[in-house]
Amino acid sequence: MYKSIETLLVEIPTIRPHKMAVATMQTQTLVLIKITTEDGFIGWGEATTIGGLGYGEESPESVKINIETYFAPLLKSLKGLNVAQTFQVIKKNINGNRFAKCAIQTALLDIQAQRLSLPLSEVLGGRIRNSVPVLWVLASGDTTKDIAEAQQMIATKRHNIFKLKIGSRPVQEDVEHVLAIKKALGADISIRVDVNRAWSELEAIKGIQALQDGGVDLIEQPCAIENIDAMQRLTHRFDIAIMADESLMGPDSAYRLAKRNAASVFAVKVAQSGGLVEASEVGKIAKLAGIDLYGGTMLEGPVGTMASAQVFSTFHNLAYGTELFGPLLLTKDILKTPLQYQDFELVLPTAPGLGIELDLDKIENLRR
Ligand code: MUC
Ligand code: MG
Repeated sequence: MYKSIETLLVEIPTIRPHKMAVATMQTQTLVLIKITTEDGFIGWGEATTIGGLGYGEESPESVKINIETYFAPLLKSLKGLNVAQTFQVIKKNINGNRFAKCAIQTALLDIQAQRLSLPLSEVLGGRIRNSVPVLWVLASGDTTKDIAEAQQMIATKRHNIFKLKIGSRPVQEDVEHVLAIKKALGADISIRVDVNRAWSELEAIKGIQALQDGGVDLIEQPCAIENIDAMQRLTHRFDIAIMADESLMGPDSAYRLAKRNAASVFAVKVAQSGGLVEASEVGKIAKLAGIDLYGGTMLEGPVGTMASAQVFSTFHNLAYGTELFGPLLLTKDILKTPLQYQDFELVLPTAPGLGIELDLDKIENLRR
């Protein structure tokens, strides 16, 4: 049934250094999975992560070796199973590896949707919207540069919501940086911050109070991944939205966070969830628990970005929009036709499957 399963590492410089509490990126390594079936269908998936092992538990290199050593032989041994049955077998035989699982599931769903001549979103229950709002992340590390970058994004109608990466400087310095940007951009522009788990609970209490008073709209992952107690207390203590990102690793942790009231918003990421189906399940748990949704990114290229958009387009409540700007942070594209960003949103294609066409020559030139 499956003729080949290939993993390609594609290295692309970023348009500027992207500074986060967990890593500074000058390039991004896209991890692309290409699955070819014996009857001629090709499906694509992506398992990109951030900063090697700086962010998650899988690195580009570990994804490649695990797919080649374990996933590919297993997939090739399976005959006549649908995507759900295939994943039942994969989950029984392979622990963890959420990013690799997500990439493979994306490629299989891409193929299945192409077989049905439907956009991938229709295989996941159907899209509610034809485009999703996309914010921009300011992470140059310099307040003046960030303000200029934001003003240009607003003027060109690319983005009008901004997320600021903080957590690598002392709390007071970070607060001054954020509030200077908030003041320069004005009351109508929504500003959120991502601490990437850098604060202790006491630092979080000081920082969040000042940011809430200064008109910031949301605080993302202030404390450590495991510190659900702190997340619960902060969510209870403040009016400002507290969002779980790294602590949210799929349906199981979504259920536990929801049960503990440890977040008011979920940053859903397809790879962190372990697949598009699992990301949809996270969305359902949030809906039942009254938790708002935000569409997150692992700074993927166009494949992972479009896979995410296909899922997020099916969410009834996408109260905080998305951050599907990954391809815009890269200096080079790998598609024949670039993704369509317009009027502050990413437009979903109507073509079957993921609805994008990869440029194999461009990919070959950028391969490691
Ligand atoms: C994260 O933690 O949210 C998403 C956007 C960005 O700039 O970094 C990522 C990771
Ligand atoms: Mg985050």
